[in-house]
Amino acid sequence: NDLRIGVVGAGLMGADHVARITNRISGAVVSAIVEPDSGRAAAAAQNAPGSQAFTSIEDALATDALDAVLIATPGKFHQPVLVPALEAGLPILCEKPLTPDSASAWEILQIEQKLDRPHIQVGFMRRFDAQYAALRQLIASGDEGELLMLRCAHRNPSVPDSYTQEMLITDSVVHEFDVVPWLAGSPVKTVEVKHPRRNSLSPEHLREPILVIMELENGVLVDVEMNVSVRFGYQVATEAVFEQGIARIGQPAGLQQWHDGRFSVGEHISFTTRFADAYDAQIQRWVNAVRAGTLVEGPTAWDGYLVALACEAGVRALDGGVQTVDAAARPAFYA
Ligand code: ISE
Repeated sequence: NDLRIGVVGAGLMGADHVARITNRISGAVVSAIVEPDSGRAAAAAQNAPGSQAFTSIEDALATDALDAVLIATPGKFHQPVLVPALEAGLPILCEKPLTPDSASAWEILQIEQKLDRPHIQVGFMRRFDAQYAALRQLIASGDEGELLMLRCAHRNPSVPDSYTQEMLITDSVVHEFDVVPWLAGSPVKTVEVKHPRRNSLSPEHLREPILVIMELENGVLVDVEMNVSVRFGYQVATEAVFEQGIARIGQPAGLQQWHDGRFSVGEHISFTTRFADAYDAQIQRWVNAVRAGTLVEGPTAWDGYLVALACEAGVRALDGGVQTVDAAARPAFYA
């Protein structure tokens, strides 16, 4: 039986996931779309033949039309969907962030722990990117000696007007706060933010780019260039510095072209294409895990809570200082 997924939120990511589940994922269908904006709902439903439309999660849950929930609303609307979906005992894939802050993430953890096992996977899709996975394997193998540093570049062509200064951390560097500890096998200990010269082409209300510096518990030092007005394209790249070598991921790849005295390679312009394969792998493996009864394969709500703490340190660091991340001890439930 195909897994019947209710997709909550039919904005950019929700609509992308609806099309993905229908066209590229096996073993699952979109059975419901929960979206208060009827225009968005109708547009997304074109890629989900036979799906039912709802304007609230409560209405959808009352019908027995879904076996699992994919939450793709903005982060501040996650908690009011997570709570009833957990109480209904449904498996959940929740887009990042889990919730906007660590206190609400903690509340979600308490509700989830009433169930027999973790039911929430958080949509940190970089863990499903083949190059990130290869780098993680290289680090774990020790073939290049110990990892010393990670140099990360996270570049967006532009951001919408609604994008605020804090979102440099909570919407963007949020990904590094998840993937870096996963790569390096060590949690974030401190976060610091440095401000280079401001890009005069940035939206007026933003002071960016920023340089985020993290120290991990194991002593690895990480720097992230967070830059959201680069114009030329969308680029997420990492250089890993080891005792005996260097490794790089996220370089432009594909067709190389020589023309008019120039050499060029295409670059992405959006995360929806840069991480398309990662999103596909993330959803397929989640569907497989739910159908197999393991429910989660990837970042859990505990990871979402740790990331929320790192984001809080990062937001404090926007105003200066070296900020510490203090996590509670990991419950056995999330072992
Ligand atoms: C966006 O919300 C994402 O999740 C992208 O992966 C990130 O690159 C971008 O900066 C965010 O705004």
